[in-house]
Amino acid sequence: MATELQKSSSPAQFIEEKLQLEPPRSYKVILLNDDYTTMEFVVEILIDIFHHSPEKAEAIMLSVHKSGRGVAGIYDKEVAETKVYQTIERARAEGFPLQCLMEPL
Ligand code: TYC
Repeated sequence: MATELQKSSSPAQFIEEKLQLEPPRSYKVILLNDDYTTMEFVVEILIDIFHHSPEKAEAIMLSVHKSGRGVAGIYDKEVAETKVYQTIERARAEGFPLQCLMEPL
């Protein structure tokens, strides 16, 4: 960082160069398996919040159920944060412990 800073003529130029070098990061939104959330509810979430077809939603849910975790979708930071929030809010409103998180791609 200090060496990179020395290459730029000013802190403002350094920030400008950084912004040009680094494209916005994408994030995986991940669903975790548990023993209490119903399969039907997870499929509903994958259709309503992640906009998958019923067939794809079923396949993702079964893969999470079998392997322990799975990717519901890939989005930029703000959209991923919103989908995590909406998923957890809806799960808690229905009394399910479903866990949803995001990880950089
Ligand atoms: N394992 C749950 C069950 O058997 C179903 C489930 C699937 C729960 C995916 C969470 O992310 C999940 N009812």
